[in-house]
Amino acid sequence: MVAAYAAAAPPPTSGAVRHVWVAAVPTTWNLVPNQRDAISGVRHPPGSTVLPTVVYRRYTRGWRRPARNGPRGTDNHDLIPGPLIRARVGDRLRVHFKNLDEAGRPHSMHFHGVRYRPSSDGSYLPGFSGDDGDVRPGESWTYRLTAGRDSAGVWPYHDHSRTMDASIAGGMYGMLSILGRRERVPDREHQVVFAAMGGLQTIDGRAFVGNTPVFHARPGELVQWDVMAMGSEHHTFHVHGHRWRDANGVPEDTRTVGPAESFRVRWREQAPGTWLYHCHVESHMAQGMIGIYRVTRR
Ligand SMILES: [Cu+2]
Repeated sequence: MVAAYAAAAPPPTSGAVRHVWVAAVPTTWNLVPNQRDAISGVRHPPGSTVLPTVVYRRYTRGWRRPARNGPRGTDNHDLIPGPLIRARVGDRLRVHFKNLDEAGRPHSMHFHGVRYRPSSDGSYLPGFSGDDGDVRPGESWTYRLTAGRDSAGVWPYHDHSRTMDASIAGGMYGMLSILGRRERVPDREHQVVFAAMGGLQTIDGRAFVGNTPVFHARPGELVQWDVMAMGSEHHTFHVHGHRWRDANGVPEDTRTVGPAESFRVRWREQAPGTWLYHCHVESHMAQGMIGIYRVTRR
């Protein structure tokens, strides 16, 4: 069965074939829509924070209509990162990609964490790669992926065409979120992508409290954070008032993430209040890499 999984959680059983429609679309992006660093009080005039770019945008089946990149259960309501692609171990993914970049640049999608043949690699290498890594404006390509047993977790996808450097600097990246065969679907899923952009340090393409996403949860909910970094720097994911366990079971409240690395953390929420989440590299925080997490009873 073909379905647009824009808002659907993964089904409890695996083995589904999931179709996703994604286009590369040009847009004008404001890194600081309220033009202000709320903590320092410094103003950032629009001329310094607005840039033309290309982003991944989810569409309904057959690219009929644009749809929300963030499915239900997330507070990621904008175009950076690209569509959250959800699956479960054992699923096959068919990611239909179309390049709608009016400026004539090729683009592609390259996925981490899943199995695929070279024709679904999406990377550009003259003399070796095919159309999958060089999707021209107006053209499309379907990437065929499988979520194997070693795919559970969150993983980056990004442009790996010849325009890769500029595309990633402009926000052409997103995440795959793959559940284990019997793993619970979280009540909330928050995507945090650390990346430098336009001279600022951004979370999901925005800088400073009031511009970065405000994530929500209620006490008792199972909360999952999907974290990754893109670009050339390392970042540290830190959430106030909360701890989670590392792979050895040791509690932590800060974890390092480097370029194209990714991880997820989960907890059962039990700390009502308004909290900060941020990169704890001090200069990055000062340049915008900080946001608000709000846990409310209703
Ligand atoms: Cu950082």
